[in-house]
Amino acid sequence: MAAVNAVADLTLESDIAVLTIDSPPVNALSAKVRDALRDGFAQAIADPAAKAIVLICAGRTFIAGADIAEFGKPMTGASLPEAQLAIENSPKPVIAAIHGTALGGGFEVALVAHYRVAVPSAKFGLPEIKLGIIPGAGGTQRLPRLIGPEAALEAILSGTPFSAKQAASWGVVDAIVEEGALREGALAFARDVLAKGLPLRKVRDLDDKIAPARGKPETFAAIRKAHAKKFRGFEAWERAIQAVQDAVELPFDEGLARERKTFLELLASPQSRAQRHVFFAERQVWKIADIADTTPTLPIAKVGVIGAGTMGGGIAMNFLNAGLPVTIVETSEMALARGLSVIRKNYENTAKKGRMSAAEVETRMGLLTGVLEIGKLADCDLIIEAVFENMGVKKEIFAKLDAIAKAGAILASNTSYLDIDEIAAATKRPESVLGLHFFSPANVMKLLEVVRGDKTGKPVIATAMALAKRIGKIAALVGVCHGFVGNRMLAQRQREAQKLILEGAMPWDVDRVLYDFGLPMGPFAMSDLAGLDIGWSKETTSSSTIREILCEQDRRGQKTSAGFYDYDENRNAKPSPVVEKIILDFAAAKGINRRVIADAEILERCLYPMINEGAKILEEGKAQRASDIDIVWINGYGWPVYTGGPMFWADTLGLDKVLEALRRYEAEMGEDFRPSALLDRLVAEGKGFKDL
Ligand code: 3H9
Repeated sequence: MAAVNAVADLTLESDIAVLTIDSPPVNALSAKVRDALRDGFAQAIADPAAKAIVLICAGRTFIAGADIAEFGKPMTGASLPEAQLAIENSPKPVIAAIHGTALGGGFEVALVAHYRVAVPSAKFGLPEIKLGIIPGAGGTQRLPRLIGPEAALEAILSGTPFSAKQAASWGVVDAIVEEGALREGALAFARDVLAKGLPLRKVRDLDDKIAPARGKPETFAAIRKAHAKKFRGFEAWERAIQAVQDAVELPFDEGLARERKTFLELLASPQSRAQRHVFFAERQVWKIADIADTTPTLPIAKVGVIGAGTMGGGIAMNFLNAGLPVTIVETSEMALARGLSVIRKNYENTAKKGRMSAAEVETRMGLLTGVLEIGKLADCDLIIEAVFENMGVKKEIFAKLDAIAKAGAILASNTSYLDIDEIAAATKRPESVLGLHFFSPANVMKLLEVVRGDKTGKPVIATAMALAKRIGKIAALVGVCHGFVGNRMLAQRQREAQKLILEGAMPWDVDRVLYDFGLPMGPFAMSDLAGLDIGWSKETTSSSTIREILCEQDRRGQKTSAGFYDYDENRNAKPSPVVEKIILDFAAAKGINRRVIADAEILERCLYPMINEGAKILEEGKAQRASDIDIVWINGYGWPVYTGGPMFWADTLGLDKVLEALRRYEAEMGEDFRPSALLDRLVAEGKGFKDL
């Protein structure tokens, strides 16, 4: 055994050299690993005793890609293409032995080996698109040559890994070997290659899978069309399609050079910088400053949900999907029956789309029990209250829960705004109480705000975070304040949107600006979707807001085919002349002198106060870090991931620019725009949220 460097060893197993990369946690292609590949292969090639070379990794995975932490820093050591050249041009057969996840540059390394073997649990993929880049070490050129341009683009544009079985059926791997016996399997395969005198098979030389697509731009036009909506605003996807088209149309080396150029261009782009920020933010968000990863969690085997409405039902589905039995409570037979049937219908719709079997629908429904007495929740380990937003009602429920729940059970409220500490005070066990704020539709949206009360116990929080992972959510820890992180910031945007339509803009102007920014929809389209009559009542309405007037005229949103917009039978929205008149009349009655409002003002006034509120949230310690706020907005509200989230976006703009605009608006319009002390301080120190 000889060390190649600190992260690699070269050994000789009779006549086969084995190069083992060992660079935890995921054998990412740091400078050391790239050096190890280049130098390890040079040594193995130079050793007359070695007839073939096996490349294998120690630890949990084969190379999981480029080292993302190195991106944007000056390059040191061997380049990846240089290391790949040493492998591909080896005069001795090279066999890549793959376990775990061969992703990105890792997969691209495997693709320059002459043969690939893998264990059944191995996965393969090119996830670069998720980082705002395209594969930069031949992935867009070699994978199409192995599996054809369409399948390759499916892998590249989705970024989703595929299984070893799929890889084998495509010919991406040449043999599947026994789980847990990769090294032996790869050595046996290498001996076989030598015994049979098999050739040095280079993927770059293959042509049969790409030849049929040559001279057929319509193939790629169709792919562009199919993905245009999903990738609205993103830059990398079109470049990825172009790269694969190059693979089909150009000689290999020319395609490879173009791919590299595009990769480097995108790597330097603001979108990629933002998406890399999100990659690390998604991993940071789980870490809690004062709660160790090793904190023991409480066992959760049975869940109770109070309220079978839209929220309660959606929440219950999360746990059913994870195989956890759920008991759901309602106050009347009718409400219970309705709630249960909506859940069933949701599953049946999924089954109709072929994404679930009929048997699975029954398995999940079989885990669900509907009851009318709260006392039936006595054996639940976690109980989530999801009734309407009324402090009195919630306190009453928590007092009852305190009386019936078993010792140690976690008592959670799904409130969007209310004070968790006050709710907890209705019990004699505030250490067991916290907020679990799901976002609607609760079975779909990825975000969960875990609300930490003053007295919430650490094991309770650790359990909630672990449970979030188990049900496939991304959880952010937040503190008690009105609206927590997400809705507290949203309120800023909503307020300005309402003001803007009185001052001169129309709802569709505001919506267009925010849609063009990259949000899935603007505030008025969103209100129409949710229903304008939430919290509205016929009895107390007094034409005091545009919204009230719309409801009074039975314009309650999409469900009545009229709200801020008019809707046709296919729910297509059109600006409404009726609404325009309502707004003009309302503004006139208030004595408002309407003016033309520029798009830039709409954008700044809707988004800068949100950033300012985010700063206040950080100042008050209601979020742990700025990147957690980004995670909340990306996963809970569809904030465009290619800007990195509101706080990262603010850093990109420059906080001095944001501060200057807030001051300007404050001078004109008052305290809604008063900058937070934190923003002031960061600008004075020449820092950004990233420096906190
Ligand atoms: C690329 O390859 C470009 C090439 O085409 C061209 C090159 C020229 N770099 O996710 P986990 C860290 S683009 C640096 O919790 P899991 C991660 O931050 C790259 N660090 O584990 C975390 O650190 P910490 C294409 C990385 O078991 C720790 O490892 N590759 C990288 O749930 C554990 O990560 C990708 O995009 C990295 N590449 O999942 C793959 N990967 O403990 C990205 C991970 O300090 N990685 N870390 O928080 C993954 O998808 C998952 O990490 C993986 C393991 C599936 C591998």
